[in-house]
Amino acid sequence: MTPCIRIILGSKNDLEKISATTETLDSFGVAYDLHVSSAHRNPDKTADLAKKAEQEGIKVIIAGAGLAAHLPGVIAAHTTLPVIGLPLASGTLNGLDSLYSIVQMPPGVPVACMAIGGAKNAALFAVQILALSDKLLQNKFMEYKRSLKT
Ligand code: RP5
Repeated sequence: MTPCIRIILGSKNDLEKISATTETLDSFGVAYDLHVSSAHRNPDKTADLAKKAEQEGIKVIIAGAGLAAHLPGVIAAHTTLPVIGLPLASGTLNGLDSLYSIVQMPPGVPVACMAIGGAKNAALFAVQILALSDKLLQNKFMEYKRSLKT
């Protein structure tokens, strides 16, 4: 299955923090690829992953990072695809730094910012975007929403 979601993380140390993202995408049967590429330590690779995403069939990019998390914004600068930013808790400020870095994007370059550690919602939001043009996925998502009712 060709991946339609691209997940990019700022560090391999972020991997364990996004297990809910991959598990949720798996549960919806949505294919993704996953890359580690820091906006600061490997800016060329990061830009490349963003620039080539659309021609590679990617529809949505999820970017997760901690500390001064510029990754989602830098990716959004290099693509017209929707970018979901996921602030990850780490370091002295425990994710508040990442939240502020991701959420305050300048006009013209939006990033959909999730909660700190909102790994599951990042996947669900991506699924909702894909479901706009995928009836089967829309039905699965509606079923998921029904399952939330208590
Ligand atoms: C960010 O800096 C990464 O996303 C990670 O959350 C944080 C620390 O990176 P490491 O020093 O653990 O590689 O770019």
